[in-house]
Amino acid sequence: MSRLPTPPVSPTSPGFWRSPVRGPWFTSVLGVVLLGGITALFVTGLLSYAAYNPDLSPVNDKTPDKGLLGFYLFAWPTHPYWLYRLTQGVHVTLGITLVPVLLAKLWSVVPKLFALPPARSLAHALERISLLLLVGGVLFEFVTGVLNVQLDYLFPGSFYPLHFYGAWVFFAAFLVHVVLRAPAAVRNLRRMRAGEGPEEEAGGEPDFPLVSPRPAEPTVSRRGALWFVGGGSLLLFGTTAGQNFDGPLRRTALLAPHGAADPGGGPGGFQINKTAASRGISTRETREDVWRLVLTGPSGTVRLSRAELLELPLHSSALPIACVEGWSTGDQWWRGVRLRELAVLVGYDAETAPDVMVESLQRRGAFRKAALRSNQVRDPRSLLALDVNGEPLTPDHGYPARIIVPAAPGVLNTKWVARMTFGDL
Ligand SMILES: Nc1nc2c(c(=O)[nH]1)N[C@H]1C(S)=C(S)[C@@H](COP(=O)(O)O)O[C@H]1N2
Ligand SMILES: [Mo]
Repeated sequence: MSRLPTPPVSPTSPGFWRSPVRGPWFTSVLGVVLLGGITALFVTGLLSYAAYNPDLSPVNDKTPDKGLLGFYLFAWPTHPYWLYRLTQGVHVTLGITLVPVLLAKLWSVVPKLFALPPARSLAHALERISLLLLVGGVLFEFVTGVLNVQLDYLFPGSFYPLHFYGAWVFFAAFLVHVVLRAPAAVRNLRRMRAGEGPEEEAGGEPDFPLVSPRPAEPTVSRRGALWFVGGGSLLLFGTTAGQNFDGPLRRTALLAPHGAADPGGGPGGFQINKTAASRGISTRETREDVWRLVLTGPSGTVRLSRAELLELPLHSSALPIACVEGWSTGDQWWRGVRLRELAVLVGYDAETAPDVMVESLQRRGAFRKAALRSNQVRDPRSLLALDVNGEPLTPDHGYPARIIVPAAPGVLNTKWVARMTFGDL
């Protein structure tokens, strides 16, 4: 292969970047995939955030001051009962699957980050600033998301605001980027389909083309590179998606944080997030003769032992556990006392039962308290569960009693419940 007389060495020069794979076609295909994928990530992310009822109580969310960004929040419904299982399962699985596409896209446009001069006009300057926020924002969102899933609440209490604000910064930049770039990307793909070559400037500034002016010998075709990216995505999908299904499929979830952990067999043989031991719950405080559920409402305070709870009318609901980490269980059979009937014991009508603050025996750490909204309390499927799958709860699943609410994120299903305070929060 012939060498140019003076090979450029600076990354700010187009000739520095020599992969023959780079070009408008490669960038456009990846861009269109990300356009759809990231929009779905954004929507499912906002929904999953709403699922916490973050505006209900500061206990549910450490950012009560979302200001305008909370404009869309609404009372999270209890129908369909698998709603959060779907939104969060899609959010996490799709996010992980898109990692190779994102990396390939960033790689494909990396020369443009070095282009000089930094700005040729005001419009160009705005575009480049939005690009910086776009790249920074997307990396931030993927890194915080994956770390939260894999490293088990690396940022206790602060993941939600970080990921939430990061999403808005990113999305604002994403919108600017799409408005500026989508027409060219679509035009390019149309030209390709019509068998014409891509219009070069569609993928970048004419003075800094994506196509290398002195390409190196190809080692893989553009199509081959795309298959490689797609294969990576497929591999990630195949080792993640299984965490949302029971049976042998769950064992395929090699990347899932809890997918491989063995919760044992029997009625309590489904996924465990935090064990009783890890939360400092000892059998001394859960013993029949020690543990009491303390209910408070306008008519005063009621204390009930587990035996007394078992004498109240008991109901069953088949409901899954779905965690923010992206795993979920199939439906489990829970049996216990309806939350709205507990409200009746302290002075409310079942049909007009209010919000409730639930506190567990746990003294430290996240998720030892959670607030439930009145629509969740009133749903007849919402239980203070005492049994699961025909047996008393196991210590790790929340013995002596735990909350289970349809469509709610796992974190609202407080385990080892000690106290419930009814009333508008
Ligand atoms: N007291 C208490 N309850 C808790 C938690 C916790 O850490 N402490 N973890 C929550 C989370 S994040 C999830 S996903 C579910 C998991 O329930 P499981 O372990 O029975 O599957 O419990 C929830 N209840
Ligand atoms: Mo969770």
